[in-house]
Amino acid sequence: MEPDKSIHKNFSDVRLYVIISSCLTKKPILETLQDVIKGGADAVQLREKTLSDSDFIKLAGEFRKITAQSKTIFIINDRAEIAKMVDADGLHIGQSDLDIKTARKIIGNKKIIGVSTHTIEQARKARDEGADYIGVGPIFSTATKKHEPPVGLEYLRQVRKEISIPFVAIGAINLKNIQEVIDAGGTRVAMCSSIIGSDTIMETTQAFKTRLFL
Ligand code: 3NM
Repeated sequence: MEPDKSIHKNFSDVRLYVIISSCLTKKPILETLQDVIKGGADAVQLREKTLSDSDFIKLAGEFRKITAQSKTIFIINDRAEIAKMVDADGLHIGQSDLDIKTARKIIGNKKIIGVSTHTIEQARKARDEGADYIGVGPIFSTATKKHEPPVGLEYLRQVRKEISIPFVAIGAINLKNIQEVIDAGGTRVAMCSSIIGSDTIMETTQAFKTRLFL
């Protein structure tokens, strides 16, 4: 069955997407979440590669409560069953995680599915398989996803030309290089360490938001 796009939460409105991992935050994780929401994040992703399922479920439940109040889109990384259980707005999957078809079966047609892509072939495949958005990166070399070599701005330009579903630029984007990303066509941008590793999470989020709405 074709996914019913009409009742998806509107990912196309997202500009600023913040990825939250407890190992990279300078503050307790729920304070981090509240700060990025106050700073204007349109979507947040909970990405915990090493947390046990039971701890992840607890944390994801708290994220759900907080993001529901602010109407921030809440995406869970990789763990489809938990995304379903806590009624997250969507699931983000990488190239070595479960596939879109399986993810769709678990979380249903009303939810958002995002897929990390590093090549134009992967982008086309994700689009053809019904992804609601794709990640495009890492644009720059990032310690947050060390095993993935940077793809550079050229891949972003290629996606902008060819792919019509929403795409999110990601990978070591900071306030110094964000203009290059915007100039290459990146209207939606995801950040992890430059926001949650900052000493002033809310103000840094606001600064990114301002840049994306200029
Ligand atoms: N995925 P930071 S790059 C989680 O290219 C992630 O698919 C990427 O964190 C991809 O902003 C990345 O700290 C790391 O570089 C993003």
